[in-house]
Amino acid sequence: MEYKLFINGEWVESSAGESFDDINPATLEKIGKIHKASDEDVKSAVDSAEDAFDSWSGTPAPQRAKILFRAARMLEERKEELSHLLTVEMGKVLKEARGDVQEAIDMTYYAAGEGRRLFGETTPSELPEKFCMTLRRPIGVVGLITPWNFPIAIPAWKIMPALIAGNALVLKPASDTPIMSIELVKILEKAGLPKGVLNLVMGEGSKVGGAIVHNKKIRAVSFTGSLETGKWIMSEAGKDMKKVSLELGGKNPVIVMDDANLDLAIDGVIWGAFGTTGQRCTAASRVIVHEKILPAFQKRLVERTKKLRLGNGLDEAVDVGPVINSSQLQKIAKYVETGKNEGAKLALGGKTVKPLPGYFFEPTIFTGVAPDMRIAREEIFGPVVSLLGAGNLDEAIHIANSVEYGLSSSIYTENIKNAFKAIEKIEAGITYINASTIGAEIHLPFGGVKSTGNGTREGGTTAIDEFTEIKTVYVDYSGKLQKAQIDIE
Ligand code: UN1
Repeated sequence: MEYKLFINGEWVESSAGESFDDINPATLEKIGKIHKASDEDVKSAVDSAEDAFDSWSGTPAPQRAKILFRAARMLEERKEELSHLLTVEMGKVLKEARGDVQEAIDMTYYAAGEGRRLFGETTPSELPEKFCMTLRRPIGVVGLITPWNFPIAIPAWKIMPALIAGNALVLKPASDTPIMSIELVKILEKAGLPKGVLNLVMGEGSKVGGAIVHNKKIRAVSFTGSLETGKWIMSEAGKDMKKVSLELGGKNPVIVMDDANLDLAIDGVIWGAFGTTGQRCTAASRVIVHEKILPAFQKRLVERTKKLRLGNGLDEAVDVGPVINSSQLQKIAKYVETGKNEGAKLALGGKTVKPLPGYFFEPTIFTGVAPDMRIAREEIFGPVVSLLGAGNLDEAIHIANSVEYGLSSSIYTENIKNAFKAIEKIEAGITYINASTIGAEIHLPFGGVKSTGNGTREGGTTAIDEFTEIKTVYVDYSGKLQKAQIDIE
C-alpha cells in the first residue's frame, strides 16, 4: 500500500519523489510505502492551513463539533479493524491496541462535546455599568508532532481539542507509525472537515518536524516525545515566541509499602512495567519497595513475570509484543549492559529474543538498584524495571523524587496517611493510589512536572487551554469616561 501526504484537502505525492517504508515490528514485513514531505510540501501544508483558518475559526464551535461527532462514530464503527492495523503497525498486543483506538474515540467525543462549552468567565467590574468577561480564541496555525507509542490516541489527543477550538493544523506523525494518523485523517476528511483545516506531512523529525517548528506562520507547536527533542523545539520555537506544549519522558515510580496488598501491587507493577512492552511515557520503570517486604515481593514478581508470553500482538494469548524498531532494541540492550556494569543484579530477562523475526526483548527485572544508577534515572522505554529498597515512606518518596522527570507515579498502601502523604509529596503530574502508573483517562489533565514538560496539560479542559488564547473583554455601557483604579471610593 502506498500512502500519500494530505495537503489542502488532497492526497498528494511527495514533491521530491521520496518515500520510506513502514515495517511491522513483529514480523519485519513491509506494510506500506510512505511519501516523505519535502520542505516545499511542509510549506504548502502550512500555507493551506493558513488559508483555511479564517473560515474554520469563524464556523460556530457547535457546527465544528458535528464533524467531530461524525468522526467519533466512524472511529467506533471501525474500532476492530483499526485496532488490528494498529497492532500490525506498532506491535502492541491487540487488547491494548483496542484501548489505544478507544482513547481516540473517547477524546473525539469529549472534544466534540466541548463545542457547546468552550467556557469563558464573567466577573463583576469594579465600576458601575461595566461588564467583564473572557472568551477563548483559537491560536491560528498549529503544528502537531506525535510519537509512535500511541499511534492513534495521541494524534487524537492533539487534533480533536485543537480542531474544536478552531485552529488549522499541520500534523507530523512518527515515522514508525504514520498509517494510524493517515487513517484518522481520512476519517476526518470523510466526516466533512473542510479542506486545508488539517494537513498531514510525513518524514523525519529533524527535517519535517524542524520545518514545522521553523515556519513563521506556525503559532503553536504541540509535541510528545523525547526530552532531547522537546528541549530543541522549545528553544527553537521560543525564538519566534510560539506557544509550545511538551509532553516528554518519565521515570515513573511505584512505591510499595509494607502495608500494601501485595497481589494487587504485583499485578500493577507487571501491567505498568511490561504493558505496551514498557513503551509508555507513563510506564512503571522504578519500583521502590519497603525493605521489610522486598525479598518476598521480588520473588513473586519474578515468578509472575516469567509467565508472560512474548510474540505477535495479533495472537490473543500473547502478553508482550515487540519493541518498535532496531534502534530501540539496541538502546534497551545497551541499558541492560549499563545496569550490569553499574552493579545492579539481573533477576530476570536481559536478552534479545526471537520468537519471530522482529524486535523482541525479554521482560527484564533488575534488583539491587541504587537511585544514582543510570538505569534508575534515565528513560529506557522498554520492558525493563528496576527494584529499589527503602526503609520508610519518606525515604521512598525521596528516591521517587530524585530523578529529572515527573510524569506519573503510584503508591500501594492500605494506610490512608501514607496515601495522602504521597499525593502531597511526590513530584509528578499524576499520582495513582493502589493502581499502576498507567491508565490515564482522557477527561482529566495529563502531563508532568520538572523535565517532563513545560507546564501544559493535555486532556480534560486543560486540552482546551493548550489550544486556545484567552481574550479579556470589557464592555462599558455607562456612556461616560470611567477610570479603573481611579474612579473608586
Ligand atoms: C503515553 O505513554 O505517552 O495512561 C501516553 C496511559 C495512557 C496514555 C499514555 N492512557 O498510560
